[in-house]
Amino acid sequence: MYCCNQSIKISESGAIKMNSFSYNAWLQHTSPSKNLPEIESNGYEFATQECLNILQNNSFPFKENYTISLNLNPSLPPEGYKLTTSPDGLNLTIQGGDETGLLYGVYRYLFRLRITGNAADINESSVPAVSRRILNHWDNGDGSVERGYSGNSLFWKNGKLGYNLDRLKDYARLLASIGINQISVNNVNVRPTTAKLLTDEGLTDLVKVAEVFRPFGIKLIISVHFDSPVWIGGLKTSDPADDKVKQFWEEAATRVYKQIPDLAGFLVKADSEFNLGPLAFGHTQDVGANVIAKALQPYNGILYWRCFIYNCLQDWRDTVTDRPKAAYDTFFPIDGKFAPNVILQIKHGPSDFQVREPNSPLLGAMAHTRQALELQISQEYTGQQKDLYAWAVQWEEIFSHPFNETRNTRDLIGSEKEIEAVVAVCNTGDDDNWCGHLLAQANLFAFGRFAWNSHLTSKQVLQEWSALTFPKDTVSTITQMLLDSRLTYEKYNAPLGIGWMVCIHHHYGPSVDGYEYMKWGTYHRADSTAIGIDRTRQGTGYTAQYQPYVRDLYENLDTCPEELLLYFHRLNYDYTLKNGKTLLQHIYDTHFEGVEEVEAFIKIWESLKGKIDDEAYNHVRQRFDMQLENAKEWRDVINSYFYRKTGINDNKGRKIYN
Ligand code: GCW
Repeated sequence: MYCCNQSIKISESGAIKMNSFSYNAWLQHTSPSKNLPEIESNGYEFATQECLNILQNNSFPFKENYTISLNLNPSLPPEGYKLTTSPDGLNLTIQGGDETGLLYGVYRYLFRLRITGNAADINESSVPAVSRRILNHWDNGDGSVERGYSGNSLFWKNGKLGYNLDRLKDYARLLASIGINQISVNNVNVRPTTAKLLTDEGLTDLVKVAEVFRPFGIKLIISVHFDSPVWIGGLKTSDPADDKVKQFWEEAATRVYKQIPDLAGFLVKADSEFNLGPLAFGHTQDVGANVIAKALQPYNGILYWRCFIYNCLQDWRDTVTDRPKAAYDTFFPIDGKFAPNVILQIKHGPSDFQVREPNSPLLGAMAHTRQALELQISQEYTGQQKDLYAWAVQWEEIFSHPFNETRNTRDLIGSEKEIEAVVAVCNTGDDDNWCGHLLAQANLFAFGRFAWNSHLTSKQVLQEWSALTFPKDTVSTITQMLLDSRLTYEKYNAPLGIGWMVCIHHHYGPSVDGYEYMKWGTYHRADSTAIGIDRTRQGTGYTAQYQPYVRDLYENLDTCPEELLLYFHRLNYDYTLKNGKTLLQHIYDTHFEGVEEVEAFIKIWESLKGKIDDEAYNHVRQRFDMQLENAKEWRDVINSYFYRKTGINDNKGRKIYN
């Protein structure tokens, strides 16, 4: 029996506004509880403590004599939970298949209480679709975050792991509450400082981070550099065929697992964007991956090996090389050659987290290789947490994307299926509200929910998030705005799947030809009559990488989804779309509409003034000003660009700058 009369623990810290509305995110503290139920605990003490803390921070209308029982139930699957209310509504049992499952049950119980307010009607059981639900932090040793738009790293400072312990615990709680169970704490672009994580010096600090996350059921992953044998091992080569290199990795794994026995594994970005890899020594990817994977095997460690490999030194005059083909061309021929503990981590699209792209043809294509789907929560190309962008909508589309005539990507995801892990590049940092834009918290939340269950809809997930975060009378308005936000952003961005018309390097705002003559393989090839790349079998042949059903869908102009037309086809500006508009008029119209929709968001948001936390209201209101400026810039730059190329007027006579 647990007696619950402890006081609320509020974390303390200098400048950070801990325990504010924005900080508490979807784990809001409403008002301190006056009538705490009794908790009977026969399981995981930490879960009981979490339950207690949560109940203390929220005033729920429990009936008199209401009790909560927490139990471990090994007949439930690992990480699974079950919530059962007794017929008289006076007892709630939370069961977990293991300790983490029990903890998840506690958080889910809180979610249900917060959303429905009715403790007497909670019955639910759930099991995650995949056992690996992972966040990758692209955090650098100096505290900066690559593609981070939420302040500095939560983990790193001045070349070392350095963090606010209370804050890190609150972070772990947020992540556990949405089912995240693995995180990498350093950028995949490993630099000499973060490479030191494999040394005794680096591990001393990492052990402490692992201790914070462990009770929350979250394991750490270390991003390692392929050239570590040279960087920190003092060797002359990192050639995986070299015995000393093999020995280096074995010793590194032994050292790490001695300190952190439950480490999930290593993550590697090799042969990609100037990071060394096996190619440099004349080997295929499996040869490089297997030497590290074998070193991890005795400790049940996983090697996550990224597939983001392409020629980043392409000549724009070369129209044969086609970047989207690269990952499949590199990995498909070596299907089955990877060690059993290698999981290939595949970006959802063949380009790079653009606002619109097809799914990678590599997903589900390798029958004998373990695979993870990689998403990006950080809004690198999608508004950088200044513009509103609900990834959930795009992720739902990705899951619904056909794999062949009978299955879609969602059907591939699951522990026993082709895709057994779901990973995302995280959007958090040390800003008070964690995510830069308060409403970008919805993206972190949605990732966790979808990694748990990709059968949810974006509407369900966003509604749940809004209901947990905001007052009841604002939920439907905020949910709808989020649901609309992806299409609005797309409207003022690059048209019809062509992508990349973005300012180079930092990736915010328009620069139509910014990447056009560069080496990154990202071209739209617009001239005065046409735009787009022919990626059919008559063109670069990229479509042939898909299953025949999907290949045919994309090859045929009648069946190719219109929003992806320019990804697969080169078309004249007077090509007629299904709605009867020319391609050019579509570009003009969508770019005017995009700005109008942002203006409408502002009005909608203003209608919520006084209904939500003032500080949060003002913060989002300011973000909308930035978004509006950005949307106008995109509209005018894109419209002028195509007007100048074609000399064709907007048929509605709106202002286009010459
Ligand atoms: O999208 C690109 C980013 C790089 C990133 C790379 C990757 C970590 O612009 O900043 O590097 O993808 O995914 O490795």
